[in-house]
Amino acid sequence: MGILRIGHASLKVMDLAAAQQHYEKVLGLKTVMKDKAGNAYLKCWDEWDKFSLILTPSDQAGLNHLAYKVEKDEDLDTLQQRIEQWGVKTQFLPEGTLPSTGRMLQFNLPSGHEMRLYAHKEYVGTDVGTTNPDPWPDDIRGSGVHWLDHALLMCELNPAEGINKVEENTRFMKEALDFFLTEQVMVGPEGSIQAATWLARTTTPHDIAFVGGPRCGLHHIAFFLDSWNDVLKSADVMAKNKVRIDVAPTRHGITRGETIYFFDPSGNRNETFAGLGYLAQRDRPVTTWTEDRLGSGIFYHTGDLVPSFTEVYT
Ligand code: M3P
Ligand code: FE
Repeated sequence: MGILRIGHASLKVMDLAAAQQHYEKVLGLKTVMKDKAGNAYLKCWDEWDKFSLILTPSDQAGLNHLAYKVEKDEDLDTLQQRIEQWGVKTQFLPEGTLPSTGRMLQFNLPSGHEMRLYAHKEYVGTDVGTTNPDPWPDDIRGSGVHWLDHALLMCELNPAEGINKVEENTRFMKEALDFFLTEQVMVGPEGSIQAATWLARTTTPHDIAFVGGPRCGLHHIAFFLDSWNDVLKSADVMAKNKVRIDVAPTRHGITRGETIYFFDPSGNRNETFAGLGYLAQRDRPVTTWTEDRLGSGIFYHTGDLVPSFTEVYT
């Protein structure tokens, strides 16, 4: 019961054709449909629901909304009550508001990001099917990402003004949506300020993460790969396609992910990463990163904080 996993991200892009080319050729998603308004819907080969990425033509980059799938339709009613009781307003968007998708519960996180929950999306199957499946399909392109795995949202953090949307979002996700905290970054006097958090519903180290910054935005959406070798190959694909790489392959201390960051043509940051990190469990002790070791948390090898990594986002 409750939230299963991330379902899709809806992104604003400035040049739809260039964006589609990027997500298809570099990451390996396929476009499954376009609607009359000109939005493109894409999916990864190892996903079974109709789409996990919506690209919306716009005059700027950024996130429209992030959607999570719940197990049963009635979970939406239960969660609506809990979310409203927590103090967040919600509304239902009727079935068909998004193609092939059932009714959606829409609300804003305390940080302002739009989130939607839904129970139904058309089942189309993975590219290898369910009967005697091959480990991967023949027509894999580019990085061949398996699935949309998580998103990292930037939230307003201004301790001088008493604003900490990381902490508020984290409490909301735990108390209203039953996520559990896996890792956190504590800064400031006696490490009293929760400046970043990683939260899970599944058994992976995070299904969503929040990092404090000057304003609300999207830091990245991340796609899953099997192995470190696949991350290296993903970087090769990016070099071949002149993709703007943000951080070359390395490892996070936080979540233990093996990772590369890069930008889509509109400047939305993407991550392809490998390694399930560890088996996240509700009773697993929370990992805390202190301000003096924050660099190692983000980039484990060098331990160097790269300002552009947290300062540049859409
Ligand atoms: C991840 C991850 C930051 C750390 C990011 C970590 C932005 O993206 O997948 O573990 O500080
Ligand atoms: Fe990530």
